[in-house]
Amino acid sequence: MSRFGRKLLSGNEAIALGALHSGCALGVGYPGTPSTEILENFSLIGGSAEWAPNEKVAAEVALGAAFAASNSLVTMKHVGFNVAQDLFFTASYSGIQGGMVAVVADDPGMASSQNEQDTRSLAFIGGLPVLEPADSQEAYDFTKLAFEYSRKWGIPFVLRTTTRIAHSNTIVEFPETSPELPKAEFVRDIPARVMVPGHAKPAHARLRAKLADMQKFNEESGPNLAIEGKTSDLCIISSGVAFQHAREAAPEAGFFKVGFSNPLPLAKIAEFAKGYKRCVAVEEGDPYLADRLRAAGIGVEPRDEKWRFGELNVDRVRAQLAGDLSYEVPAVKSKPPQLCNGCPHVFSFKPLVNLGCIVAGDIGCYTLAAMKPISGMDMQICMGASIGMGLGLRKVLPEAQARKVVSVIGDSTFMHSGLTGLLEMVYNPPPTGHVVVVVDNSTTAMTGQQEHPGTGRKLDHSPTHAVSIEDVAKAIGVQNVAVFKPVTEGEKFQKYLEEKLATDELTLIILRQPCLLAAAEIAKRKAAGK
Ligand SMILES: Cc1ncc(C[n+]2csc(CCOP(=O)(O)OP(=O)(O)O)c2C)c(N)n1
Ligand code: SF4
Repeated sequence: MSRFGRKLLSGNEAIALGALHSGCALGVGYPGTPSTEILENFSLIGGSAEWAPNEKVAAEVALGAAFAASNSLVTMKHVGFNVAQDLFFTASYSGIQGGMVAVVADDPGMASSQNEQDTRSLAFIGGLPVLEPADSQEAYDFTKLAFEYSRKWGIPFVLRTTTRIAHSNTIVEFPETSPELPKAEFVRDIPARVMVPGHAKPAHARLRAKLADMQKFNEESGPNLAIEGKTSDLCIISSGVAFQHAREAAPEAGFFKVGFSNPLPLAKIAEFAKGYKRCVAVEEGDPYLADRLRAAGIGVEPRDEKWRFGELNVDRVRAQLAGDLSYEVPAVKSKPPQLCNGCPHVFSFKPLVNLGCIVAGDIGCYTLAAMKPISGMDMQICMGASIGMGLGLRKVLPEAQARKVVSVIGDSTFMHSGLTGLLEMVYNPPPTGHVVVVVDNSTTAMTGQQEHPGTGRKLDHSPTHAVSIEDVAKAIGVQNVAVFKPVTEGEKFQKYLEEKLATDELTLIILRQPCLLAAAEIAKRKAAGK
């Protein structure tokens, strides 16, 4: 391809540009490291971008656009892909008329996540095709390919990135295209889009046929790369950033770099590998390549469990190739993360600790209150789980302990998946009632101060309707709803909390004070009348 433009871009910026140059009509997502900057950049360079309340809603909106023959982008981190799975596992059956690309960013090593699952394994189970870029150039190129392939086969494509691809800057060359938007139109096709059993059975067969056709295409002309070795001693099958590390660790080896990783070009890899004495799969996360290749009878060495954990680097790959299981990445001296000095969350947790509460917590900056010196949170699993976990505790604990249970959730997390927990609380109230505390700092602080449906602003910070947490709680039947400022009304909050813990009623308390980092921006916008 002739290249005209040239820029130093992160993988996330390159994906945004690739989407724009694919005529993507709509980008939707929910923030999550390391995926967040994709939509922010897409908006900055002129794309239409929105934060949805959560990843499933984002994927639903993107699917609707793709049903109308448009190109749509949906972005999320790996755990967000779990939230959206219900949609994806059937959208792969229904197919689409336009193009839909789901960028899912994995976090091997858990720099900023609660687990290190591998999106390739999940996509494989769901019958979703996957492309895996290995640098920013490929992030750009593969985004465009993903749209092209998605339209060609009428199925959502997953673009799997990892932290190093998302956040590393490398040169990207691109043609100066003026994007042409595919024309939006709706063509009725009830058997293809309404997934009742009678329609879904043939749709499943269609999906498997599409996957077989994609595999054939991938064998013949997929975006993979074969590099002959300088000797026939070793061949490495790899993908994504692991390929870059492996190239540096073993420059003499033969390489098969997989770019289209589901469905795999198994015959092509088998043909390539058979000329080598030894064949090793080098990859971050699950032994996805190793297991698939071994199942296909390709003589890839089994991978030791040690290499499943954390990110790879050149030394770790050298150790894997040498079979050296004693290698440990030298520890980097770093300070454990902590809440900012003066953060309103610090004040929110003091009364809970004073009253000896059992705190079912959630994910956000406030999770850091679980650490010393506050030690104010007793459990945290996934977004939105605090309310349900609190209700479960309340239902089985002896009364004295049950009365100490409080669910604590952030404002963005409440919008993401706390609402359904609140419905459960009203529907199946525990005998001792329950107390939910929403620590509302008017932003999604943990991922870098993004807007959400409660802030009254859209992704680009322009004004929109604000969903009121207190109005929602009252409307669905929560008996007591109160709002306090955690920094200045700590005592009032503690007294109210103590009182409500002693009743059998349902209570929602909002502790509202802006995040220190977001406060200046919020004040600036207010002053400008925005
Ligand atoms: C399913 C899922 N999506 C996204 C994330 C990334 N993430 C972690 S916490 C969080 C929201 C934090 O906002 P909020 O609840 O308002 O708390 P704050 O950080 O502002 O204190 C996000 C988006 C995640 N962990 N899981
Ligand atoms: S970024 Fe905001 S919410 Fe997070 S710790 Fe700092 S002040 Fe608190």
